[in-house]
Amino acid sequence: KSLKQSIKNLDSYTHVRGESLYVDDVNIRQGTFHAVVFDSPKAHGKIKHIDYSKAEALEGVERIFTYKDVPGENEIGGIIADEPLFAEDEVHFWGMPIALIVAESEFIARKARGLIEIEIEDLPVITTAKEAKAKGSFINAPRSFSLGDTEKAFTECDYVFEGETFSNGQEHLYIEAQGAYAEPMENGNIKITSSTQGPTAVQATTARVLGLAMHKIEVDVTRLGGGFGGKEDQATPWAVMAALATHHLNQSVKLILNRHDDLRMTGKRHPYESTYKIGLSKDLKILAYQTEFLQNSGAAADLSPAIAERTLFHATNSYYVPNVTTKVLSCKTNLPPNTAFRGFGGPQGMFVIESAIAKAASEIGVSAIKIQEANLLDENDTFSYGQIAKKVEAKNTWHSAKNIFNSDALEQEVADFNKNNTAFKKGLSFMPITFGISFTNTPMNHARALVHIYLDGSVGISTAAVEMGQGVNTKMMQIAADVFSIPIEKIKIETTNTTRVANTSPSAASSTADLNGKATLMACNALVERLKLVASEDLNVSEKDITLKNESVFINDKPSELSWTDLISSAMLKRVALTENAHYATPEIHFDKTKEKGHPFAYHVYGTAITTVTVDCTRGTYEFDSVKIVHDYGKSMSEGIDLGQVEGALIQGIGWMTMEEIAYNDDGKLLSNALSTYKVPDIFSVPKRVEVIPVETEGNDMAILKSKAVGEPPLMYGIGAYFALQNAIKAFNSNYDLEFHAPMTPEKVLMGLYEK
Ligand code: LUZ
Ligand code: MOS
Repeated sequence: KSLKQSIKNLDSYTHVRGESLYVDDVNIRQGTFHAVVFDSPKAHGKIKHIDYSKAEALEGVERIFTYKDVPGENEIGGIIADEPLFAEDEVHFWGMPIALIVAESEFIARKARGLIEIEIEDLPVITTAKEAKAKGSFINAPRSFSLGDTEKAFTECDYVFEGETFSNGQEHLYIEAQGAYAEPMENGNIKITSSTQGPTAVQATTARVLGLAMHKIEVDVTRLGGGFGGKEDQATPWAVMAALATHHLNQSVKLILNRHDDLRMTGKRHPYESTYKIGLSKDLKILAYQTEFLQNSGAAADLSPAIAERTLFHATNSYYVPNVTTKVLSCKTNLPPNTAFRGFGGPQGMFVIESAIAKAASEIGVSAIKIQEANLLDENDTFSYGQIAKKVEAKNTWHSAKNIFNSDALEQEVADFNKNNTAFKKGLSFMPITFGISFTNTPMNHARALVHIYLDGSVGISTAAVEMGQGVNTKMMQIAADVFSIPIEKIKIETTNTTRVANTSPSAASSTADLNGKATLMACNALVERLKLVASEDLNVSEKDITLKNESVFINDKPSELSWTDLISSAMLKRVALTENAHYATPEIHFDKTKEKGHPFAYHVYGTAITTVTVDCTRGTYEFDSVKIVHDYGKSMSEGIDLGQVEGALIQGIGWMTMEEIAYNDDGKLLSNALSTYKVPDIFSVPKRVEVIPVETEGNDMAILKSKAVGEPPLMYGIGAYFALQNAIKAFNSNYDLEFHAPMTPEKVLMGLYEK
């Protein structure tokens, strides 16, 4: 059946031929201008003077736009209105946009940028969350979740440990950099082609900045060359700037950041500095857990408050802890506003409890695996935010991983290797994951689909889903192919466009296929009901006996003479509507922020990864031998696509934990501003073996066709890499004092190996 087959990603055909269209491939109109952003060369200061005259005088420069040219609001902040499109008299981060240079070519615009003279009076620069906390510099009020009586529980523990952790940021490194193309239409309307996860955000913000009604702005997205959260909120400013220039010049304008500009101007995963306190009983039950997360939010709110919230939701990962108090502070610093990144604060929260467990294990003198296993979440356990855990697969995936991969033998192998080798050591870790599916902001959990059946029987589908490599278009097509029972060649997934599907949430939170898939399913089902009526008249049988199968109408499971195309022709003659629009809003979910309790997630995704690594103890370099995973896909509808998501997320997680090192200097200047200074995983650094076994569960009705969300959860398997490395270091150097300071680069491994 079309749904269960491991179908290829639709886009793979045009991708390998280089025919897939991105923003930079749009056929531009004659006379199109090209734009480059002039940004702040200081992280914090007062703008004393800017001289644009030399830049403006350059031949080919059309105009330079600043905040003074904004007809509406010079404001792009979503959750909090604290972020100007262009700086006015102060700059708050290095790379903050100040002006837009529009010229005949990008080359000229870039040359003009070098001719702008700016004088900035320095103000104190904050680069770390701790400094921000000490100075009382925050984005918003702190948030805190609690369950049980943490303070009292600590007094009843046999063991109590405290410590600090740090996890660094992460560059999204989507292959397609940020960009947009704006075109003037008639009557002052503007069409924007954008590389955004959030077409509605681009539309609404453009309208706000230009002081226009939203219906004057159309946003169209074909696909992104990667997003990873980096284009949930931060694709917007570039689109708005291009539209602003188009609005003034009545000419189309293209603005595509080059890699350097993109790295410097955009936010990243949030670095976190955190403290923890963990209390256990003699039999290794975690009785109490307390944390304070300091989130380095950067210079404006962006999505930081929502990301901070998800850190609290995932602070206890896959464990049941009866007494928990977690607190998060969104700290305002002079870095580019940090933003959504696959996992959305969840990975940062999980790293801390895994660190606390590693610390406790080391101090007590047991394996962390024992503590992890003793505390896995069970059916009907309560999360700190009040949701009761249902259909829990934490223990199932854990024990399946142990059995399927024979982890006892694996542990023995590692121990034997370490006994027999001095120059190389191995380490092993378990990493269970539990990730909540739904936007934590309940009102965002909705989507729509618009389905047309054309008179020749071919189908066009528009949804709010943005294709960014995750294969969501393929999944939408599978759903329609299944419901209509027609071949996928008859179905086209249209671009994501705000005039066809309006008021959408971004493609994010791993929920795109669920939300848009449910809407697509509803629309297709409604059309099928209508078509069955037509068929029952044509064939003179009861509707109940009719099904659509193999591109034709079946009566009581036997083929009739009526084909799919006949049926559509007949429906046309009968003037039956062949278009349907459906709206889906996730049922059951709710959350009360005044109590910090509720049922925010439609369901959870579970899994367990076992990671082994070999460390070269002379050099501090390492290779991951294998990562063996049991993952809860529910009932996957696209096994190939879902496996790709697990593998990609795992590697991205390993990169975050082991090698990707973002560095700013004390002045707030990004030092890791190129791929020569920012190392991401390549073919040589991925694990030599990655095995992913599905734990086929009955699935969850809240997931589309019981196929669970897969985008973000597997990233957190990568956290296991950190602890596998630590265990290898300990095997070499018993004096090694566990430090939780990610990423664990080869330099840090080497220091650990030879720590006295
Ligand atoms: N984006 C968002 C997300 O706006 N809300 C969320 O809860 C979320 N979760 C994961 C990734 N992106
Ligand atoms: Mo996201 S981190 O845009 O799902």
